Amino acid sequence: MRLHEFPRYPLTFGPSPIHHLKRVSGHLGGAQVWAKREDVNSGLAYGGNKIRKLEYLVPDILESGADVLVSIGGYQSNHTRQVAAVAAHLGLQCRLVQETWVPWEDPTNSQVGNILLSRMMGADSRLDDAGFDIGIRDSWKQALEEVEASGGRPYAIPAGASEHRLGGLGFANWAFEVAEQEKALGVVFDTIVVCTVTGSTHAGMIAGFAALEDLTGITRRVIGIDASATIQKTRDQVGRIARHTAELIELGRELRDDEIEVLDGWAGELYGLPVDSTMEAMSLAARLEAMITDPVYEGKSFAGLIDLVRTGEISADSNVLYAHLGGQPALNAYHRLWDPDASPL
Ligand code: 5PA
Repeated sequence: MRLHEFPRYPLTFGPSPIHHLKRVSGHLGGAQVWAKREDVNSGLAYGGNKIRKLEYLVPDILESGADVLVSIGGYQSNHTRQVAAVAAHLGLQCRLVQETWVPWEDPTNSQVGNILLSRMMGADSRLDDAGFDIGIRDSWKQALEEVEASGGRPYAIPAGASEHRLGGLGFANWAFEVAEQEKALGVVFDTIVVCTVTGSTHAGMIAGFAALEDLTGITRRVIGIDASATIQKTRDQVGRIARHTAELIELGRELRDDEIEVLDGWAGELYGLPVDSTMEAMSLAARLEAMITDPVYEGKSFAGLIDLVRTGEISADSNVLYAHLGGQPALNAYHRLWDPDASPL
């Protein structure tokens, strides 16, 4: 099936806005930097990248007759918050496994931000002490069994909706949306920068832009900035999902190795903990553009973008598109990063 033939259940406002980050571009003194804003893409609980992926899962969910969405993430998972939002929107129940992905000992970590919103929306959100891993987990399988044992009909959505058959389609479509917006803006984005962890956001873009390249002849660099700090797993997962998605949308050729580019250097030692470059990037985006980013994902990918522009790795004559994937609610659990009176952890 071609991409436009896959059923898509609308959960977004429409195309997400693209705007020029003029002050950041001026400050960096190189490429022109633009942002496409998935953090304001939907009215469902602040939106974010998972909403776009879920648009392609909902028809399958509805057809399955399931009544409980089951998913997994860290305490401050944006993904599980968006699954909870979609469940509320569809009138379904939601069971969430919230694992201890980040050694961030602040007591608010399991109380505010994303987890608070999921609870407000009626999700049954349960804490689990397993650590970070982007793979398929036992705790999640167990949650599925529990839902079944109690008479529910579960629908399984893996971490980040990535290892789902349809998980890459939302961002394959994003590529075509960008191409439409380029016509209206009169700009061509030769470079895309995106945060990558469970992989299907970046992978979907790779498949989508490959299809677009075959139609238009325009070659672009789609750079994934790793924020998992387990680079090999993320790289493998991005490659696998990109190839699977390319096949699903009948790309008609193998993806080239140079189309799959996941860079490390900005994740720090551990998933979920900011490093100096993250803090600098978050401050820069906030102070120059009032563009709010989080310390887990977008602060890290924006740090990557800053360095790639500063060093000229993305050249001065480029138009680079930063995919802002959301994630701000988690900031509440990281209040001490900006609290001059906070005691160190
Ligand atoms: C997430 C993911 P992928 O997982 O598709 O690679 O996306 C990375 C990403 N930015 C980037 C934000 C704001 C994100 O939330 N979040 C996960 C979550 O549980 O929230 C799946 C890890």
